[in-house]
Amino acid sequence: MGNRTLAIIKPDAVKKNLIGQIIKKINEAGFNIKAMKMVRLNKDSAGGFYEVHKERPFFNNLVEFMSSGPCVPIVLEKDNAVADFRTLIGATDPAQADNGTIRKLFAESKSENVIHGSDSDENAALEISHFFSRKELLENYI
Ligand code: 3AN
Repeated sequence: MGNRTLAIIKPDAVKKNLIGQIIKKINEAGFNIKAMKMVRLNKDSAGGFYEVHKERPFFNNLVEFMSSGPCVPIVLEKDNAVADFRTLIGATDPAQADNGTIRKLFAESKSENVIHGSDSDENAALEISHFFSRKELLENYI
């Protein structure tokens, strides 16, 4: 069954119609999609999601950006999901990201970098619960 991680296709990527190309890369890298939706975060919800960064100088910009349009949270499953997904997305700054990574291919800047990936198993579980109910995760019932 593997482990889980949370990806978010961020508002810049949604605006640029990159959802399909990004999901294709994710599937080609061996990740299975367990749950997915399109949502618009308000500032409280975006601020809650990035709570760990609230003292950072870029926090307000980050909240503005993440609430600027719809985004696509996705629950992914694979062996070693958290680390392998961080490798697939590349460094926070696309200029530093390895060739072939999602950020190298599609992102423009450190602040608008098209995709999020959880940084630990513990955060993955917390972040998944920010977006998905138990019911959605188990059966995709609506
Ligand atoms: P990552 O998403 O690579 O794990 P984090 O967790 O350090 O990076 O930062 C979360 C988000 O905050 C990033 N995806 C990016 O959008 C934004 N961010 C991080 N560092 C900076 C920075 N120095 N300037 C502007 N935005 C930043």
